[in-house]
Parts: sequence; C-alpha cells; structure tokens
Amino acid sequence: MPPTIAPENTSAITIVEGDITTLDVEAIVNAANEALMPGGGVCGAIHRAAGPELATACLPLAPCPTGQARITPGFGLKAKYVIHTVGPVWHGGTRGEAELLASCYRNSILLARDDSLRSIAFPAISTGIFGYPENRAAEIAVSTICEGAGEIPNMPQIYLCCFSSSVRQHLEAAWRKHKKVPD
Ligand code: AR6
Repeated sequence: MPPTIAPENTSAITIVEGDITTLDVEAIVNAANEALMPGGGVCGAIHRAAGPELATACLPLAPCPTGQARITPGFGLKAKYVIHTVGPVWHGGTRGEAELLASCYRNSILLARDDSLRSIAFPAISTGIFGYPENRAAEIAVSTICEGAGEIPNMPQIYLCCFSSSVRQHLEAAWRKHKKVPD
C-alpha cells in the first residue's frame, strides 16, 4: 500500500507512513552502521531494494562515524540517491546521544542541499535496533529540521517516514508541540 500523507503535511515537514524503499523522492536516508555494510531493519530493506551495487558503492566511503553522513546512488531504488547516516546507540542519554542524533538529520540535509536535491525522506533513525526512545527521537527529528528550515537556504522538502503507528504518533505530537497547536 502506498504511504499516506498525514494532515500534518506542511511546507517544512511531511509525515508519511509506510516502507521508505517505495517512496518517490530524490533521496532516502539509510539508518546505517559505521562500516556502511548491509544490516537489519531499514538498512537491510534499503540494500535489498537497491541491489548489491549499493554495498559496493558504500565500501570506499566507510567508515562513517556516528552523526555523519555519506551519499551514494540509489541503484534499483525509485530514489536517485541514498544518504547513509549513522545514528547513536541509546545508552540512557548520557553519552551525547541527542547531539549525535541531531547531527544525523543536519548533516543529511546539508548533503542533500549541497547536491541541490529537492526532496529527502528520513526513517526514524536509531529507534529500532539502536534502541533510542521513539518520543525523544521524534522531538529531535522535528526540532532539528525546523531549525534547519530557519537557517538553511534552499532546504529540500523533507518527509519523515514512519514504519509504525507509534512512531507516527510521536512525530505528530512533536510536530504539534513545535507548531504550538493544542492536542
Ligand atoms: N521503511 C521505513 N522505516 C523502517 C523500515 C522501512 N522499510 N524498516 C524499519 N524501519 P532500524 P537503527 C524503521 O533498526 O535503530 C541496522 O542493522 C524502524 O521501525 O532500521 O538506527 C543498521 O545497519 C525504526 O523505527 O535502525 C545498524 O547497524 C527505524 O526504521 C542498525 O540497524 C530505525 O530502525 C541501526 O539501527
């Protein structure tokens, strides 16, 4: 089923629910590992959909330290590019996880902007295998993107792609809070 567009659709952020590998955007973001190897979760799905050339293209770009981002072609994906970013593993919040997660969003957006991309879709980085609490991760995603919208000229259109209704609810709540809209 194609992802649905939420009522929270605005010029800054569009929240969609579904499989990020099916989205018709210029770049999708991969929640990668530092070695940029095919893994589980959304990373596994992206590598499967893109085909083996993606792993080959990643090799010379590794390692990618946590919080940084790299760009490759999308190969078999609808998206022309994949931006690989490495989210932090959740250790309870005392190891700079929030700053590192914000860096993932910021650096990915800057890469997209530098390549003049018009649209980019993010999964909920770090909220799966890496264990970041969904509500806190949603706050960081929304606030970092909104800060970027105020500071970065020619920001691409940003889609936040949720794979579960709980992530979607956290993102929508964070977005409402940010816009100061009552529940
Ligand atoms: N489309 C959109 N979102 C998805 C999809 C999909 N097809 N599949 C999963 N998600 P995770 P992490 C959501 O675990 O926590 C890998 O092995 C998922 O529900 O993919 O950053 C990497 O190689 C969750 O909300 O990434 C790393 O080693 C979100 O994507 C490690 O896992 C992120 O979950 C990265 O862990």
